[in-house]
Amino acid sequence: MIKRLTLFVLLLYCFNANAQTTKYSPTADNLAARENFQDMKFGMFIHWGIYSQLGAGEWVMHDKNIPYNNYKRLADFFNPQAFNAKEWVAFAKRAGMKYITITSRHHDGFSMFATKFSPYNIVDATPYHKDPLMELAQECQKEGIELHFYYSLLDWGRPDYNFGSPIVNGKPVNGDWDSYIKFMKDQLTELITKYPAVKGIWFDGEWERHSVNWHFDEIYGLIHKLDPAIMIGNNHHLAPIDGEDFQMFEKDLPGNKTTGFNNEQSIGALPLETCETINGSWGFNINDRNYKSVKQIIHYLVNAAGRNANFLLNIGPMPNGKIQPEFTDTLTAVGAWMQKNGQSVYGTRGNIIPPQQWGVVTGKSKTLYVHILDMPEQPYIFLPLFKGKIEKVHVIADGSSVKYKQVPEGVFVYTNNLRTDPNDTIIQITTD
Ligand code: FHN
Repeated sequence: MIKRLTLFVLLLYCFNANAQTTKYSPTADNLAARENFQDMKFGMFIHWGIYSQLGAGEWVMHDKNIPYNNYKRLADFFNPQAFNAKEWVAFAKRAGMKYITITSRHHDGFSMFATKFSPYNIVDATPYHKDPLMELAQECQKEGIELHFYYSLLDWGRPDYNFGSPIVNGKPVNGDWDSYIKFMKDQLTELITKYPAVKGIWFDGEWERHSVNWHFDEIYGLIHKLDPAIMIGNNHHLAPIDGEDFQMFEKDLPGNKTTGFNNEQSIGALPLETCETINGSWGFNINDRNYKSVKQIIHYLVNAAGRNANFLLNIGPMPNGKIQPEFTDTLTAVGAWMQKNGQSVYGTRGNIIPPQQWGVVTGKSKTLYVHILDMPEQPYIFLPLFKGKIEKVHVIADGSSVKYKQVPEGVFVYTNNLRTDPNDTIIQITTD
């Protein structure tokens, strides 16, 4: 009897040990998607929902203490007649962006897509009665733009989530956690199986309850079962966990810890992405005139690329579906800059040398791009650790050659008499 029991315990141990060591192993398609993701470099983040109508950002319900049942009335008059997927996608392309990440459901719990699993959605609960995410997905597919869906884990209104509840034994007290997890899985299945061109899921809101059991193994497993190539990222502000395909940083370049909410976040080995807003808000904010300049956006993009990260730049469209002219003007200028200089960003990788006071370096096979973002007073810059055999050094704007001196510790590049660019003077170094 004791022998049998020992055997049983041993088998049980082996089974558990096996379960614990079953690690996510990305498929070849997923690994290819990761490379492609890193090549794209520049994406458009879109926060758009019924909250846009109040013109005070996507946290308005929470920040202004609007009771959920009152807030829900916003759905009754959300009617974005001027929304045009063609215009949005054409605009993203004009800005030089290669992918779009849009809020399918934010913390207010409102689904901006047709879903069978909640009546609180744009088709059933608004006079608009159409599915803008389907139009966007179809247009993205047609135009070769990748589409990623932002999906909030946090929900301020659903009773099964029970926002504000203490968490006991991995579940909210008085919620119905199993029902909530099932609901998310059902919606994610819809998003992945019904919408064309979807290549990524961008989770957010985990930080609201770190101690709950989010069942990420099941959720990520389901997504990768439905489409193994889908890129999963989670804005939990921690190091990536098993099953994720990229790591994101919010309002911070990787490695900087300026926001306070990512103090524990270390940089892992996955592709990186950093997101920032074009003004100070994610959702439409009528009072936010804190617009970033063309130069600031180019610098953010180039600084991200130099640190091997994509840049996901957010805009909050207006409630009628239009994008405000301050954003379109700036991004059209950024797009024009990318038309001329995109070779030094798209398809490159960063972290070739550590970021320097004057700027960063990106590279692609045997070519390096030296981005001088802040021209130093002395007439040279120094690239430490540079070891390659140099064939040619020139300014990409006019092809003029640049003087340099290679020493065992790196290379001096002389910057006097260069044709400088107020945004970014880019010097190409070709090695053999
Ligand atoms: O609370 C959200 C916020 O509304 C927005 O969606 C950003 C985007 O990164 N993420 C959360 C804050 O971390």
